[in-house]
This record gives sequence, structure tokens and C-alpha cells, in this order.
Amino acid sequence: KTVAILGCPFSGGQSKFGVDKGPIHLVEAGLIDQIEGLGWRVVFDGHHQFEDIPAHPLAPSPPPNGISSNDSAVTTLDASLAKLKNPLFVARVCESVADAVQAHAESGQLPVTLGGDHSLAMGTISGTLRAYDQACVIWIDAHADINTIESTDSGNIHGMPLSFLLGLNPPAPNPDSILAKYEWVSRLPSERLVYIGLRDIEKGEKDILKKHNIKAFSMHEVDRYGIGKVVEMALDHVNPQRDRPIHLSFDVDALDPSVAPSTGTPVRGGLTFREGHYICEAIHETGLLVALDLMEVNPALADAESVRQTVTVGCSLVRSALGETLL
Ligand code: DIR
Ligand code: MN
Ligand code: MN
Ligand code: MN
Repeated sequence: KTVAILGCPFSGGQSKFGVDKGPIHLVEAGLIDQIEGLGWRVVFDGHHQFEDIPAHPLAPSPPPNGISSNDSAVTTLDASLAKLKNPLFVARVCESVADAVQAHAESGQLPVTLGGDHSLAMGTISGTLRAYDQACVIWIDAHADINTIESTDSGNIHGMPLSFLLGLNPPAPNPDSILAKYEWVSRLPSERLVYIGLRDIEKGEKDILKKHNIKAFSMHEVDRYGIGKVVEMALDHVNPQRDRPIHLSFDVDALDPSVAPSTGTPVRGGLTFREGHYICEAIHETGLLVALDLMEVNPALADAESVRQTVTVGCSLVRSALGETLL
């Protein structure tokens, strides 16, 4: 049993600096030794640097004057795409992450991706699906991260990865379109996605969740049923026979800001320390975990003690998912 650590110091899916420092802080806090302490072999070939990928690649050239540029559907699509921040950079970084996750997963290792912002999950989940086409995804977050190119207000792609994974955006109208740079993203059937921890969902996202019948356990359900029952119901939805490989994508902002303050978009009313750890412990207990993301730790936000607290919690969530028990 081998864990592959993928440090992904990437912040291009959102607008605050510092989230690219998350993986360095988690590793420097001793995460690798801690995982080895649980009996795993750990491979870590350094943080991915993405240095071969230009941060500001040239935008595709506008279509030549002709019928298509006057077509109103094309104009609407162009207007949507113009809202996106760094769409080409995000696409290329995530594609390289997908290749890395796939390679580690196919050699039988369990990839643990340290973010970095949550746009990276387009890459990690695509990598998992290439290696395990029956995999399901458990997404732990305050946010639904399912805005489409049409519904996004912020244009931050970390709020959109699931719309690409579920295939909710239009197909690329031509090979020069920005959308063509996302064609490598794998398809996740909507019934193989479940959320826990939601509490800050935009109207457009609520419509998408309803339209596609996507299962979500918000903080309301966590309060009503308790975290034990919620995790069981979540597994019953995406993994009724308990035979599908599980990709766990954990945005640290799912935790309450009193537990994990150093993150870009904290939202009050989140998971407690124990609820967050319980989710990881229960997923470990299934024996089905094949990939883990820990995203959105931003050591540039909040004071030194808050940073230490958030990084420490990040490490212990990973340990719980990898088998650390209380007894
Ligand atoms: C908001 C915030 N829904 C957006 N999203 C996230 O920008 O699309 N914050 N993911 O972490
Ligand atoms: Mn690697
Ligand atoms: Mn979030
Ligand atoms: Mn997220």
C-alpha cells in the first residue's frame, strides 16, 4: 500500500493569492512522516511546478469575419466565455494533474492531491475516472462548485469544476474555442456525485442541482440526521452495493471557519472538527477509497495561529482518510 502525494501549488482558479502555498505548508508540517506513521509507503516527487505552462497563454484568435461571428448563439457563448478567469491556464494545469493522478492510480498507488484551489479537481477526478471508470465522488464543501460558463457570476473556475465533469457546458463550437481546451475532462454521471456540507449555493447552482437530481446533504441535513446517518445515506446513494471505488474531494472550507479559518471563502455554520474527521474515517472504513483531494488551504489568509490550526486540521483529515483511528 502506497500513497502518492501530489503537491499542486496552483491558485489560477480563483482570485486570492496564497492558496498556491497550501501544499508546501502541509508537507512542511510533517504530513509525509505522519502518513508513513500509519504504515503507508509514501512517494512524493516534489511539488508540481507547472512551469512549462504559461500563466497567460495567448487567447485563441477571434473567428474570422463571416456568418458565424454574426450568429447570436456564438455571440452569447463568447460573452459567457469572456467572464472566465484564466480559462486556458486552468485547463492546461488540470490536464497535467489528470495525467499525474492517472499514472499513480494505474500503478496501484493512492493519489493524495494537496491544493491549491478546487478547480484542480477537474484534473484529479478525471485522472481517477481514467483509472477506475466506475468510481464515484464524495464532495465535501460549503459550496457546490457546479456553476456553468453561463451561470457563473465570479468567473472563478474553482466554483465550476463539477459543471465540466458532469458535461453541463456546451460543446466546443470549433477547435479554437476555449471550450475545446476542456474536452479532455472525463465524464462523471450525475448519480455518482454526492455532496456533504453545503451552505452557500447560488440560485443558478440550486437550479442545476434540481434539474439534474443531484444528491446533496447540506448543513441542514447534517443537523437533522447527524453526520453518521448522513455519510451512510451519501454512500447508499453513490455506492449502494459498496463496490465502487471512491474519490473523496475535501474542500477545507466545508469545516466551520472556527475550525479552518485560513481559506479563501469561509462560510459560517460549517462542519465541526469531529464531523469533518468522521467523514474521512467512515470513508476509510469502506475500504474503497482510491483518491483523495485536500483543497483550498490558504496560508496567506488570517494570522499565524489560524494558519497553524488550519494546516494541522488539514493534515489530520488526511490521516483520518488514510486509516488513523481514535482507539
Ligand atoms: C462561488 C464561490 N459559488 C463562485 N465558490 C467557491 O465563485 O462560483 N468558493 N467554490 O470556494
Ligand atoms: Mn508524481
Ligand atoms: Mn468551498
Ligand atoms: Mn470547493
